[in-house]
Amino acid sequence: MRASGPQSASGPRENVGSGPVVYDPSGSAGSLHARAAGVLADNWTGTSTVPSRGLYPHQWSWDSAFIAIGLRHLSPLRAQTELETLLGAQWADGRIPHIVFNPSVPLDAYFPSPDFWRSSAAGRAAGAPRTVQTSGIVQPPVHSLAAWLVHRSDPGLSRARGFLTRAYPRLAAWHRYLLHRRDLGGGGLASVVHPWEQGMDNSPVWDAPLSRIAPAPAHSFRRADLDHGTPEDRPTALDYGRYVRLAADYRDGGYADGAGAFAVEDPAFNALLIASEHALARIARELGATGTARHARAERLTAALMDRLWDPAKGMFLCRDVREGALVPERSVSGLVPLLLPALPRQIAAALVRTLRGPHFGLGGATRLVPSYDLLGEAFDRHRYWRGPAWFNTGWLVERGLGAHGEQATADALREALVVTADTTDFAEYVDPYTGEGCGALGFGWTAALTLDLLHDRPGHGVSPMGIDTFDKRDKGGDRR
Ligand code: 9WN
Repeated sequence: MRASGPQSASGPRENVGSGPVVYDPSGSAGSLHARAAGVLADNWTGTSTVPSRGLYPHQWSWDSAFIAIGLRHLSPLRAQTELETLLGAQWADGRIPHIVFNPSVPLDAYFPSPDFWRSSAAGRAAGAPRTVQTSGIVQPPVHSLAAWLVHRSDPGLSRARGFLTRAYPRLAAWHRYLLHRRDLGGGGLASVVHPWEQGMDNSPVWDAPLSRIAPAPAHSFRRADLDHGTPEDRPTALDYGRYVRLAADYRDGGYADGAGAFAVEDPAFNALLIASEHALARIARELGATGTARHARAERLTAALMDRLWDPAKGMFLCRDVREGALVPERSVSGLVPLLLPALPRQIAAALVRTLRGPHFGLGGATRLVPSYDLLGEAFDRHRYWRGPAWFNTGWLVERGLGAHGEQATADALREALVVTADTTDFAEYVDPYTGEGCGALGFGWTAALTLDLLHDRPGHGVSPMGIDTFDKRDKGGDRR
């Protein structure tokens, strides 16, 4: 496997989709289910789950949401706790930070560390918490969706603990922050102000908007990721210099929104916000309110997504560079993720499926997984982080989306490939999209969690037209109250 560090991947694998994966609900020793549960147990700190013990030893925001979605099958209580720990670090302005730091981890274990972000001092005006150190940027809003799915896995426990009653105001404030403070383009969509916010750090999509940023000098910081990762798989030094400059400028401006040189509307980030807004409507209803306004808002956001980010010629969604006022002409998996929205017009969903199967993403042809970037793109690199490799969280989102639009055979084949690849790579962080060779960290949190979710899902179930049923097939017949 290519991955380096204490837990790394071994030599090339050609066995993606090579054999049936048997769902073993007993979780007997050695089964895939039991090994996935073992990864989540190893990565559990007592209050949350680290993505990777070596490379990422703190709590990450969207990782935790995906992890909670898998954990609910093992322990609804741990899944609730995972989300509650994250929500406990929310800032008064509503933002959920992308990292919640574990104070017992040495400062040099991960960069940028708490002394870089200085959240409680630099974030004071934005209402950063005093008692816990966090980063000051955000990650994609998967949390309301996760909270609803976690609730559904054990409604009795959830109600007894007041899980949704406590989570709802925080989730509502989080969406409010994104919809108001982050509507930097003025068209209704949320913008990200740093590539780390969108979660696909070094995607070629960022190359043009990042090229305007003067990199911080290399001697002004020390990367910790290179202690664990193969350098040619990780973002370049130039990219890192720019990440650091952007984050430092944001910090030095007191984490106020609106002034930064980097602002991008991203399709996956906004599609997840839409799915989460539908989930929040369900949560409101469960708590005795009506969800009507939230469903309506989600529909308005869906219209804005199509209006601002759809590219009919490319047959997929693109990012909008808000500072340039133009779409970024690069194809990344982010532009396929909106397939998870069941309310997309039929012709848009059909075009997305064609693009997914076509030469740029090759699903079912050149590859059985979903590459993170255009197979034919000039910047394509099958091993370098988000510039080509296939990731499990985006694969899971696309698999759900295919099912939501009646593409069950393609969804089942992708599901099978994801599960087999998780198995053969020991839950690698990401893989070569052609060979399934594992890269990055092993025993990666969301890979294990989403494998569990796929193992618990039964293929062949239909979905209703509302957003959430894409993710929980039992959650049928959602009305519009
Ligand atoms: C920066 C934790 C995170 C993921 C991101 C992934 C990577 C961090 C890094 O790891 O980003 O947030 O240091 O590269 O790109 O999606 O949430 O797993």
